[in-house]
Amino acid sequence: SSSNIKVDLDSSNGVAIMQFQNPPVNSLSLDFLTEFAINLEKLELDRSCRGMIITSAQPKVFSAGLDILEMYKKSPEHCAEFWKAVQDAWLKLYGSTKVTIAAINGSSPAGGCLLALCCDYRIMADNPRYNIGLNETQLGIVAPFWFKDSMTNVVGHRETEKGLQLGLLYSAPEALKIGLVDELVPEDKVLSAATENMKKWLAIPDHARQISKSMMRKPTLDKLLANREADTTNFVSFITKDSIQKSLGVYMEMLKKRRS
Ligand code: CO8
Repeated sequence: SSSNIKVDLDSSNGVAIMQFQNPPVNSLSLDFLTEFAINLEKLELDRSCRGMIITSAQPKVFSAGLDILEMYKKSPEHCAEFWKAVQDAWLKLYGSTKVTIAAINGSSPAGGCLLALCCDYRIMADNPRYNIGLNETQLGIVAPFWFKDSMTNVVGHRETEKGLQLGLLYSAPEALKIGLVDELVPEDKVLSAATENMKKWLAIPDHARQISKSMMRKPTLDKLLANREADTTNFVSFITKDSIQKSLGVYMEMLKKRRS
């Protein structure tokens, strides 16, 4: 299949820029997630790579999150395969030893927000029309514990509790205020600001930074590693329920009607 992700590794500084190019909205399909995990694995093993920046090649959208069509009217087997790919991408990005920066140049709901939450630092375009958050409950679905943990580790328990229950999508300024993103910059400066910020992280000896990162993240990673099978089983039994399928159908219709 054609490439959904463009990777440029700059050999002068060891920084890889990964651009998502899965039009129209960089939804995280099975193909996309598989390719993403392969790229993460390759860079992880590449000793010349020290950091990576993830960003979108599409205008206005960083990522629309999980591809709803991968979980709508699909067999339990397909849903399980899809979910394992979601877990795998999260484990690889959250557990990456490289410096990871999200250059969030557009909206970033649900799974898109999750990818950003996995990074060491988040820079977002200062456009108030762009939003970010774990809005799963608005679709009638529930963010799993490791989505919740990823958000809690960034913004704390209180904001996560409110954000998850209400399915909040925060505008860029609101996201900055609660610490969901670290910095807002003009839209055309997102990538250059990420490259600039990367220097700070690369000024630290890799081994010391990596051990510190692992110390902070290992308990969160281990929780999913110890419960992967059960998490997949839960997902499949939940997502294939008639009532949940109905909610997804209603949400998809709403997305289409909202347009004009
Ligand atoms: N999956 C599949 N298709 C999508 C998705 C998606 N996530 N998002 C958008 N699309 C489709 C639209 O339906 C539309 O299709 P069509 O052209 O056929 O009508 C096309 O992409 C373009 O979308 P828009 O016209 O809406 O594009 P805009 O630029 O106006 O808006 C947005 C872009 C803001 C990204 C908007 O599309 C949006 O809000 N999308 C929905 C995002 C969302 O709510 N995603 C949640 C996915 S669920 C998830 O990621 C975690 C699930 C955890 C599972 C737990 C279960 C137990």
